[in-house]
Amino acid sequence: MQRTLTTSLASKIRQRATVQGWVHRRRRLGSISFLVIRDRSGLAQVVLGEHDDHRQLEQLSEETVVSVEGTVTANPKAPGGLELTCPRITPLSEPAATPPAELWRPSLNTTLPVFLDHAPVLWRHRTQQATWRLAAASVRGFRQALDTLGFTEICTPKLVGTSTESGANVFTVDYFGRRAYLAQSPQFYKQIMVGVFERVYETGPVFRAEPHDTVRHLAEYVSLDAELGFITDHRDVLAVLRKALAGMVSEIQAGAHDDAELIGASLPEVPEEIPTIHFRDALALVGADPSEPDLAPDHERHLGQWARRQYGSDFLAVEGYPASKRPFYTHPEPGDPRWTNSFDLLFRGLELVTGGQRLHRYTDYQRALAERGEPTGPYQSYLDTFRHGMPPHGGFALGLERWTARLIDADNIRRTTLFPRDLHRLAP
Ligand code: AMO
Repeated sequence: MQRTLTTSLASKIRQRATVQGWVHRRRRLGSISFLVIRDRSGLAQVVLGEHDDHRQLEQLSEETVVSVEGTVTANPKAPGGLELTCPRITPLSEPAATPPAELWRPSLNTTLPVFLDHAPVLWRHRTQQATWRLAAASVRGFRQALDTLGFTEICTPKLVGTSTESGANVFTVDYFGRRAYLAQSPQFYKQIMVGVFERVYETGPVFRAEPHDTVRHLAEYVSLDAELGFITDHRDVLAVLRKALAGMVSEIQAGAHDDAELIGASLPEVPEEIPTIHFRDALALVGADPSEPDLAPDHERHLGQWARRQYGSDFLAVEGYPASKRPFYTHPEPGDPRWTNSFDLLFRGLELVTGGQRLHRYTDYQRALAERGEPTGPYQSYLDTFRHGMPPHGGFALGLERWTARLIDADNIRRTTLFPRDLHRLAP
């Protein structure tokens, strides 16, 4: 018999139907037993009455996978108003071992270390499923928004020969006896591909050898990247980012509304124009030393609160970051090369996106690297692209786990990561 999803049983009322899934919960009440089955769509109740064999339940521990054929029967007291009666239950797995937490309870009250240790089973909990569906809907919305804007999706190498972002946080790999790196970002390739398609995006893993333990850093995270040609400056990039964010929110509303509600996610309103402040003014606003090259997490929190008060916005773009703190490919601010045409987007007081305009002339790259005392050799195949005609361009990258963490107000980015990689974890 064909499988019916638990949420489609209404179409089979008074008929025999087969559901397949996990034993979510068993309960015995006198001469009646209840079995709740969970599949990808929801839950269904199975009733064993006086004439059924209740001993079989002993073998059907929670999380055992079963196939249940039964008669779809209306019962206003059952979840969804339906239940399966006169069931024939066939186990499809061995009796499952006791799960590390009771998955049928409405919330999963485990500490973070316990959750991470037992993630393969605990991700089955409904609230965890909902958390990941927010991430999945966000990626879908990102793709849809950029597809609509004429972007082409690309997939670039994760094994690379040079680091892309400044800094030492790069993993080294033995590549057939040569030194290679895990890509810190698709930065060089997405720029190169602007020369092919004008507008490109990529969603995929990137790797950062983060040597410190923080609630906002992972050693591997999902980066939502975009890059586009024929821009005037970084403000054009910001306008595309606004559309991508709006697409992410509307796809959550359309495709993961119930999940968002179940876990109390708070979806932001994406303003028509994202408010912007210059880095210099941001430092002054938070009372930081004007020579500071970056914003500290506390500064970001403070600025997030200010944007909320000043503009009623969960988003604030800080533009003009000092050149000294930005990678060599960053375009300087016209008229004042101490600053750059780049930005960070803060979402509820946390850096969510980095983006900006890039250099697009070969000679500018040569000069930028020389000024930093860096050789051009390691970057030659990337740099050569600029000898063959590249338009003014720019782009951005958004950290997926940070986004979902802020949506559900998680205290740690690891709560929204399927299997976090950090200083201490390589398994599960
Ligand atoms: P950046 O290095 O700032 O920029 O990264 C972009 C965004 O990625 C997220 N992020 C992280 N998330 C989790 N763990 C980490 N260790 C981590 N590091 C960064 C943040 C951040 O804003 N090539 C540029 C982007 C560009 O200019 O297009 C880049 O990678 O949300």
